[in-house]
Amino acid sequence: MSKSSKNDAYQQHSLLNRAEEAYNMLKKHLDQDHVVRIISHNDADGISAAGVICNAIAREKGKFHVTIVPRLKSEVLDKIAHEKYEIFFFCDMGSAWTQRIGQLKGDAIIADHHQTIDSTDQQDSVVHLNPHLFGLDGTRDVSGSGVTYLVARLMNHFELAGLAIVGAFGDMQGNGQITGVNQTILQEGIKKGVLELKEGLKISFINEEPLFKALSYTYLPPLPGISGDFDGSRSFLEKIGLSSEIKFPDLNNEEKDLLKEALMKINPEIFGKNYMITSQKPPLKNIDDYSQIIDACGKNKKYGVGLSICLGDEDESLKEGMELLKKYHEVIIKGIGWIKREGSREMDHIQYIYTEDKDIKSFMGTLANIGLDIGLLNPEKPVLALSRMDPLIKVSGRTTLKITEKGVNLGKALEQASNSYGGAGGGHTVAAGAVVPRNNQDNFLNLVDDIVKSQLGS
Ligand SMILES: [Mn+2]
Repeated sequence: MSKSSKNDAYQQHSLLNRAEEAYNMLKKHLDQDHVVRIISHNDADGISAAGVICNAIAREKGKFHVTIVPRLKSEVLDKIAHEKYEIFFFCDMGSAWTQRIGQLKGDAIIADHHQTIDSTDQQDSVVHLNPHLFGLDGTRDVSGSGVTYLVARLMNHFELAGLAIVGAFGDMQGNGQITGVNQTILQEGIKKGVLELKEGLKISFINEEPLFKALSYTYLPPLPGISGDFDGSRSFLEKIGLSSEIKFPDLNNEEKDLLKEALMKINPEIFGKNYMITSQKPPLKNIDDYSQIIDACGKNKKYGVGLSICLGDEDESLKEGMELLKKYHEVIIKGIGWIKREGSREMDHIQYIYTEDKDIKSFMGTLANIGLDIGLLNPEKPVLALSRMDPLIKVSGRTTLKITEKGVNLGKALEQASNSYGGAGGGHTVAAGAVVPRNNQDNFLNLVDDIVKSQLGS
């Protein structure tokens, strides 16, 4: 065992001890029949996290009241401060607000994984559960639903390990390697028989959709010429002699091998591990698909639908979730077609795409990502995806790890450039956002171009 993994094991142990404190606090209130006030985030991870703790409480015959919010802002906390609950449970958020949460009338548990500093003045009424407090990585190694699950597993609800990983996939911790605390959760889930790994093609909704659609809906791993492109997908299938309307389960073994071989020539990562929830039926069996459905609910602001699916409503809510996903897929296909036709406008060191289309506007960041992944956009230059939102321009910046390794930090570039022209922005090195007044769009783009140039030079 290497030194770092030994440390990691020790740190995970400390995190689990903190989870036990959270469990003890929660249990105390459940025993007194108190309603648990849950506040969670509106993305796939946050909704899954709420799903984990709501399921656990329901299975303990406890009561809860849950609200899903886009961001934990001061106003949200002002409102909560007037509520008379004995116990609050914050999922996938809260670490930035420990002080304010400590002033709530009741006890509080914060189960978050966002970067935070250790607040040594811990209040007795708050249990703060966050991997960063123990030197663990919360960006890659565990999500909000995973942290929340660390409490649920102490109630012996190991079957919720699936939802814990659904949230991790939602936060992009699922592609490639499952590491750290996520790996611990996964391994325990496998041992308990609630999760299983299956080698196979990693095609989205492989059992539900006709093959050409399933292939076009697959973005991770990216399939250049096929992802987001119905025509490309059809002609690929035609070329290898398969009917595009057929569903994968209806192929014979020979045809399945043929498909696998042809796809692996495009991207070998298309064959690998699928993460399955043993007790679930498709489309919720494959964790990647499950996460996409919850993500679509979140992106369409139908948080209740997403949460109901997590709580086991496999009729109405799942049907609605699948509709939302279909709508989402259609917009992405439309957006990819648009990028394919128009391309980006290249400057010296960056490139940008610009839209006024109201369907596409909300998904510009996703489109920039996919565009880079499938090679529609030049991977050598960061992409700024601009949406017109009068009187502002909304900017989503995306680039590749390769470019950030050369010194590019989009978060800093967008922060500095937007501040210079009466806007605001920031974010991570590979992904960032900003808003700027529309009349300063060109100045802003030129300044980002200059900043990226200097970042590359230093
Ligand atoms: Mn999260």
